[in-house]
Amino acid sequence: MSSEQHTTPGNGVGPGTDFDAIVVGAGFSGLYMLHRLRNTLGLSVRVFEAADDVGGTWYWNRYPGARCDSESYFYSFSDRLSEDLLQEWTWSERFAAQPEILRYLQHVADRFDLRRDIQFDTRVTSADYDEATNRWGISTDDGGWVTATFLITAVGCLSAVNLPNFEGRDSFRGEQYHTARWPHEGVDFTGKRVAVIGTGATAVQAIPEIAEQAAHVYVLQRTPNYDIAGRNGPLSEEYVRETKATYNEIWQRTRETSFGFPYDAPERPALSVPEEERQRIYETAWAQGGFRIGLTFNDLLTDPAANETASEFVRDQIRARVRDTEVAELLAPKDHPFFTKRPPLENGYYETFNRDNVTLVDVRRSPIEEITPTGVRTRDAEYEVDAIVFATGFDAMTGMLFNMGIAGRGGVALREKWAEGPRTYLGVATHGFPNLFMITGPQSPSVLSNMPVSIEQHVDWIADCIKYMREHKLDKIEPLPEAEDDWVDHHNAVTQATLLPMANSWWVGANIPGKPRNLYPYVGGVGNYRKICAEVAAHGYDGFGMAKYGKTSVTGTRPASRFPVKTARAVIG
Ligand code: FAD
Ligand code: N01
Repeated sequence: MSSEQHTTPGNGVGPGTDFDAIVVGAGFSGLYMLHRLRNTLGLSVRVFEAADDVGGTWYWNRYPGARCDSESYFYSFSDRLSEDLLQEWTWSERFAAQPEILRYLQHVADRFDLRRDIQFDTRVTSADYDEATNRWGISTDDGGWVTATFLITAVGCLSAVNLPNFEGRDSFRGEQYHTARWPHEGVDFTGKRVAVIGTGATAVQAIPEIAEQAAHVYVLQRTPNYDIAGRNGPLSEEYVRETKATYNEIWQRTRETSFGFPYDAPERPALSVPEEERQRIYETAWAQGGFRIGLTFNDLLTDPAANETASEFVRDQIRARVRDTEVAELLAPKDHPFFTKRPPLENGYYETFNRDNVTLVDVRRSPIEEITPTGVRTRDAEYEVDAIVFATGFDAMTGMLFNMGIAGRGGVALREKWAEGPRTYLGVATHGFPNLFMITGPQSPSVLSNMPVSIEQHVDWIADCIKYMREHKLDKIEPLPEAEDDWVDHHNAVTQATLLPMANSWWVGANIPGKPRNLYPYVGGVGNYRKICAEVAAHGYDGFGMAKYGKTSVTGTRPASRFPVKTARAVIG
């Protein structure tokens, strides 16, 4: 491996076309990966980033109302990056808004001197593994070509924009925006008629803000969601002080729980308590705001009857807040159980439908047929508007990986290998693609967790693995096919024991026509998953084949029964 350093300052990286590692993406994942590989291990690394700055999600998603829904104090890097930064950085709100999170990531890039190895405004267009040299060849849209031993994707689970191909879209004479490609200078909707397509987490944040400005907003809803009260607000000095004093404990808990939040795990099934008590428990969690309502009972994701009690509780909250009973019923989901689609956090979303300038349009009953030069035509009506906002989400988890044009041994495209759905070992690597690591890849907890916790775990695991390889003079690693089969079977078994397959969510790929239907993230829990990964590492990375410098054939052992096909109850708990 080369250990040449590339140290030219500024945007515009140093010389050299051969690296130890190429990292693609400069959001949370890419920044921390660069820090670990370059600052801790001393590797030569180049990061490619399509945007002109760091931030990833928080660079691209500048729509009005954009903010995190993991609480700011643990939607950040932990003490793994820097205890000093944790103590010095002070978040202003319970759920920080996009500009503040972007400022934080820019600060991280500057503080750890990361920019000098990030090549901005550069998109990776193909990545090919060459068996003869055991190197990845990476092409970029500026005509560049580099090689590296390791290719590490930090491309994000939610960064490939989904813009449905509505007939006539290009004929529209007004303004069109996708929420994840929002103009940096902002948009003034004052006096305008606006159609918003979509009612996912993005729309739920944007609609109340747009409605404050616009002359009229038509909300085109295909599927209602169980939106949870966010209860955002400024943070008191006392809260900040106490949090900082117990930060290490908080981070440790996030690593051990199922979803990467530092909340107590529920221990009781919903139907084990009398109805009145259950209601009180839901009300307390609802009053606390955030995702706590999902962590009230331990069987909400596995028992339909238990889930229905929570579903009905949320529907009742909607009915209580929306004055028009017909609109309230339209907003109250009945076609899928609570939490089988990602529930948005809302701050005033439901009250928006009590405004005179907001109309809810049911495009499930009357689908969108075309975009016309002057608006949107559904089967039953035409809505004349000045602007259309597409809050239509992402081709999640695999979209960005496929768009990168990754081809492994023998020129096999990742898209081809995963034609029926992803096949990975631990969601971090896939057979046939040596030395490729995917941060928060499919079949890892990723989007079913507070993501910085999962990102840090993956980055640390990958960095430790590369360190191990260097120490043992190994330069090729690849999952064994039988270990991959075992992981996929385990992933599917855990999935099937939950209610998640019941909803047409992006978690199962249902939002993209033709996308194979699988649960893309792993639902076995952050804490359990971390243990499995740690055991694999402790046993010399069993399940992976590795080769010595200069050797092409890999050797390795299939893991014993580290992840048997357990019931979800045992795994998820
Ligand atoms: P990203 O931030 O998506 O960064 C990936 C980067 O890779 C992008 O900058 C992209 O330009 C770049 N890239 C991709 N392909 C290429 C290529 N071929 N060449 C060059 N560059 C490329 N998660 C939570 O846990 N809590 C939250 O509260 C939360 N809120 C969210 C709010 C919104 C609006 C969205 C969309 C997502 C949210 N998420 C949240 C998920 C969020 O994506 C992650 O928390 C986290 O920001 C992901 O970081 P990342 O670095 O892995 O990926
Ligand atoms: O995307 P989505 P998102 N015709 O896919 C509708 C994270 N996030 O950007 O449900 C009509 O959830 C689609 O309808 P349906 C979070 O993980 C977090 O909102 O498929 N409608 C849906 O209503 C989130 O889950 C925050 O029937 C069409 C909407 O568009 C993820 O990002 C904030 C359509 C898309 O919703 C994605 O959220 C924002 C069509 N052809 C995002 N195609 C936080 O709060 C799609 N839709 C932290």
